Parts: sequence; structure tokens; C-alpha cells
Amino acid sequence: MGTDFPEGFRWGTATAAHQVEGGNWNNDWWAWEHAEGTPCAEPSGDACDHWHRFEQDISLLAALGFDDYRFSIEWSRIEPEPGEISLAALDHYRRVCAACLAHGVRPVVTFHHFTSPRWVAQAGGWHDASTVEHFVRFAERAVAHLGDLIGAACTINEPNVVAFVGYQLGVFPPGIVSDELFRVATDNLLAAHERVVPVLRSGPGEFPVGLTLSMTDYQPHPGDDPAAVARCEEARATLEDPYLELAAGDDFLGVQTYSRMRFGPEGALGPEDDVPVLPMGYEYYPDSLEACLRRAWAVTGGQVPLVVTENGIGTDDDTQRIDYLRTALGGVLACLADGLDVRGYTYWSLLDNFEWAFGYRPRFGIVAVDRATQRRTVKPSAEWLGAVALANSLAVDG
Ligand code: GCO
Repeated sequence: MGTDFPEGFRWGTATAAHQVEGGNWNNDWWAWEHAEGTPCAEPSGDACDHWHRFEQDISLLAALGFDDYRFSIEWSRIEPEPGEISLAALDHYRRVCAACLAHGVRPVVTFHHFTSPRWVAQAGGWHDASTVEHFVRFAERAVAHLGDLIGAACTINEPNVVAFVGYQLGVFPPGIVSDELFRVATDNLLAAHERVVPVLRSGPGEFPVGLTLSMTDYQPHPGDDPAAVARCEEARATLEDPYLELAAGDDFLGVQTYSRMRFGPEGALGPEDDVPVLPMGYEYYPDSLEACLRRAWAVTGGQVPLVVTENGIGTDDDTQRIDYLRTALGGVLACLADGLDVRGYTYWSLLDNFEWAFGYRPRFGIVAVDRATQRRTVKPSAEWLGAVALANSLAVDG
């Protein structure tokens, strides 16, 4: 297996509005962070002040060697009240797209990345069908204003996580634990994606459209135990397959993978002895990316181009980050060598940022942020990954 990626393979890095912009007070996550008994470690606050510093950050990622910048637009800024559109917010995101293009970077725009306006949450959120209609209307308005500058569009980020963590674990808003509402929310998220794809394809502008799916390398232990195998299959059938089936009609499928999860006959098993555990609580397991790319390819029948729209590691050990990346990217090369159509790799994240309920503790960034001063510091992993991007090859290691 070679070390070179195919001609045209794209290299990107990613953020999400609520995790980096700061001051997103009008959405369900800000309310969740300040709610009585919240599971959140801390509030997002000013985050990385990316709302004001986006130009500097885009200039930095371009200088490092990245082709793509994946970011999300914040619904609660664009539509602060039902039907009330902020042209100032839309113009802000036009400036973000324009800054990308001015630096030779393709803007990859996510239309929903975990957060919804307070008024949407108060109207029922994803377990109310009205949210589908509201999201379609929002997407129509946003693409009308931004479409001519968009390079690629992700409809909804990890809809399976929005449903599972919000309605089965109760750790994300609305913090409900209900099998029935989990199913309703899942159906609404699937419907929202299906309805918004043609909306985004209608332009203005012409760009590929897809969803980004959280995928996990589910492993039965022991490997041949029927009950353990059944638990893995149940997790895939519930959390991944409905989205993979829907993606069959899309221009790409965004695969977002970080680690594995082991199931024994009785249920989920914790980290395996002697396998490092990361601040997120899951194992250091970079081989998971190849496994999930192969599964996505198989389930979609090899008909949908794949893009790694998130992969990375929350760690304070930047050498460990480079080791993780080297193995994960080796897995991408193995997939390419076997004919899988993988179009690009986007590292999560450009900046150390607000990691949802975990707060700022897990550091996924290749660029450190001093949140007292907002000073950015490029980590060695940023230089390394940027060199891989510029060479389009893992051979940078010599
Ligand atoms: C997710 C989200 C990101 C996370 C990242 C690290 O996958 O949960 O897309 O917002 O920050 O994955 O956990």
C-alpha cells in the first residue's frame, strides 16, 4: 500500500458555530448549559471568539495547507424568532464564506450542528414534526443568501447523536429519556434531511450535499458470541443504518468516527485493559476510521462517495495526536487501495473548543486557544497534518 493519496483528494479542518463562535445565547444549548442541574461541565461563554476572529482563523488554516474549512451556520442567529430573519447574521456568514474563498479554501457549510433556536426547542424540538418544517424554511432562506459561495453542504451534523444523546442518554437537550420520543426524533431528523437535500441542491450555486453521520466501530467480544454480535447489529440498525440507507440518494456521505465500542453478551464493555483511555472516556482506537469507512461503503452499496468529515482526538499529548492521525490516515489509504471512493479527510478540530457537555477539558484542536487572551498557538500536529495535506501523502514522515 502506497503513502500517496489520489489526485484531488481534499484536506480540511472543521469547527461548529456553538463550539467556537461565543455568545450563542439564543439557542437550546446555551439554555441547557445554564439549566438547573445541567450535565454540562461549564458554559460555552465566549468560546474561541470565532465570531469576530474567523478571518484570522481561516488565514491560519489556509497557511497550514488545508483545502477545505468545514463550519456551521447558527440557526438562532439567522432566525432569532420564528420567521424573523437577521440579514446581518446572513451577511456575516457570507463574509466567512468569502474569507475562505479569498484564501483559496472551499467553504463546507453545515446547516445544523447540534443547536436549535430557543423558540424551536420551546415548540417541541426534534420530537415535534413542526421542527422539520421550521428547518426546511430556515435552509431555504440561508441557501438563498449563501448558496453562490458554498463549496459543499452538510445538512445536519450527526442526527443520530442529536437523537440518541438527547432522547436516550438525556445528556444533550432536551434531556429526555424516552424510547418513543427517540423514535419520533429520529424520524423527524431523517425527514428533515430528506426534505432539505433538494432545497440545498436548488441553489443558488452548485455544490455537493450530504449528511454527516457519527459512526462507531462496534465490536463483539468474544467475536463469535451470538449475543454480543446481536448487540452490535442492534446498535448499527438503530443508530446508523437508517441514515446510511437515506444517504443513498445524496452526493456524499460524511463519515465521522473517533473510536470503537465493544459489546459482550450482556451489553457494552468498558475499555480493554492496556488500551489507553482518552479524556472523552473512550479508547484510543484510530483503526476505527477504516472499519467505519468500509462499513459505510458496504451498506451504501459503494454508490455514494465518502468524505471523512470528522476524525480526530481529544488529548493534551500532541505526539499521541500525530500517532493517532498516522494510523487513521493509513486506514484511509487502505480503503483507497481497495477501491473505496473516499474524497477527502477533515480533521476535527481546527481549534481547542467547547466540547459540549464536557466543556473545554478535551482538547481536539491542532491549534491551541488561550481562552483568557484568545491567543492561538499552532501545535506540532498542525504543522505535521498541514505538511501531509500539502504533499497529499503520508510520506512526509520520511
Ligand atoms: C461530534 C460533533 C463535534 C464534536 C467532536 C468531538 O461528533 O460530537 O460533531 O461537535 O466536538 O465529534 O467529540
